[in-house]
Amino acid sequence: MSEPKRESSDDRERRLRALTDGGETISRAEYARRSRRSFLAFGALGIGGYLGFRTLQNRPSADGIPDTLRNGLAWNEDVWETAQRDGARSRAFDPADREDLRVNGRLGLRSDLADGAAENWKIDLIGVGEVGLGPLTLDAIKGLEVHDMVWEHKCIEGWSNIVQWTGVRFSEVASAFASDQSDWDYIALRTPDNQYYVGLDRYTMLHPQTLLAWQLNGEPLTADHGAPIRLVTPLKYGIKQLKRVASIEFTSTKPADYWAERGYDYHSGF
Ligand SMILES: Nc1nc2c(c(=O)[nH]1)N[C@H]1C(S)=C(S)[C@@H](COP(=O)(O)O)O[C@H]1N2
Ligand SMILES: [Mo]
Repeated sequence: MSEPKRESSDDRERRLRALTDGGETISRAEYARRSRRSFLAFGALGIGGYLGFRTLQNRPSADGIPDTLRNGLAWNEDVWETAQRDGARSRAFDPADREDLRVNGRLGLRSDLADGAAENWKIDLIGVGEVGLGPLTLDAIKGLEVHDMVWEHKCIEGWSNIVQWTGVRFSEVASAFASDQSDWDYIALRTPDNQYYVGLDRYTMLHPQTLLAWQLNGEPLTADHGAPIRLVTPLKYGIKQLKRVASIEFTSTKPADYWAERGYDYHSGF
């Protein structure tokens, strides 16, 4: 009788690497080299920036915003639209570079999950016009194609960790369970107690690297990291990646957003 075949760790890494779809995969060392290079380039920009700033102070303005800054905002929008057109992917990392993820932010996670709550989790799906679409079970979500992806999780507080997520694409959740929803511009996500809530734009939500995830570095999510299911995307800072998702609403109006209400950039993207 032969032993059941166990996957070697080399095979596992190879399989994960193959599954890390989209984007370029680079090593941590190469990443550090490139970061140093852009840091130096950025320094040069800084000197130019200071000289530019002195010029800016003497520019005419509209609504109290100097015209040069207005042009800058328009340029920003152009860059964003270009990225969308090109279907840009965020950089994927080698699974060998995975790190432990720091725990940050416990809003909406303070109450314990009741026994069995995680296994029987249901997300409240809500359509445009606040029309209930019914409960979406974890089992139904897990029935979609599963993706493993490794990228750098970044917090606006200035730290980051390279981590692997396992989950399903939100775009596939939307087409499998809310195919009648077309007329939406945003998705609103909330925790069970509504203590934490975020709004995300349609482009981000339909991006192939935006997942509803239930595993972190190959292990089930712990409560602190957002069990039983959370949002992850490399297009946004951590504040947008809501842990313990209880409701998902399709909407045509910009949803309330916890940190935007407290002065942070609504988009908090890269
Ligand atoms: N429910 C909930 N989700 C949340 C937060 C929070 O306070 N509550 N904080 C956010 C922030 S600021 C970050 S950086 C990430 C951190 O995720 P982690 O604890 O798994 O590292 O979760 C995000 N999602
Ligand atoms: Mo964060």
